[in-house]
Amino acid sequence: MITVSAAPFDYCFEPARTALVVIDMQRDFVEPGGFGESLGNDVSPLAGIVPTVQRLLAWSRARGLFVVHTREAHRPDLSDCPPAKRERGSPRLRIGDIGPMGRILIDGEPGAGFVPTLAPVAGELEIVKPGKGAFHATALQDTLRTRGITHLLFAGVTTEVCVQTTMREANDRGYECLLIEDATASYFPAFRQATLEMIRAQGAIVGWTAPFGALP
Ligand code: TIU
Repeated sequence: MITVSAAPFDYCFEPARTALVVIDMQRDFVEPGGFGESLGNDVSPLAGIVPTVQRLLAWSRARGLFVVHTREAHRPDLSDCPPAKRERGSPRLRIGDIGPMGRILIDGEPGAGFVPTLAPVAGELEIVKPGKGAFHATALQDTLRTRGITHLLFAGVTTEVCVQTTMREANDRGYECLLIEDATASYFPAFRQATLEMIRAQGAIVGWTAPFGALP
């Protein structure tokens, strides 16, 4: 059993029943020219967490945690992209349009691929998801259930969108969730901070948070 000095109180987990879930560390969000920038965002805050996510991956692999990597991406024919998602707002480029890293948020295009230093290794699960939450329209829950996973550590981007949505989905499904504070980022630092606070408020209403350095 591993105990982490977390907020709002200690978080305890057995490595054999715990998965690390790295959310959407893909070029479309982290690098210029992708989906994140097409929405009008400055993407630079996201690149800053890559070294910490690398260290968290190494820590988790060394302790035998099951590792899950998600990507937000759609089929080339957009059949899994609700028109409401594609048509909302007035982005410079919409999902499926051609940008500097290929078609925006389309599976198989360079932009939809992982940041190279964070790519999965053999034995790790890759989930391609059409939504913000990783449980929506994916095999994630079945896979975790088959493996007897009860606890989830979270990292990735963006804190208040895909990370928080997935943590809330997981919490409602009965998982004990810990978000690694310096392994998650947002285009809006204030939203990241607010998300950390709302997750752990009210006696860990959604889950726990702790910096990477709190992992023993
Ligand atoms: N726009 C934004 O903040 N995020 C997303 O669209 N997807 C994820 O968070 N991965």
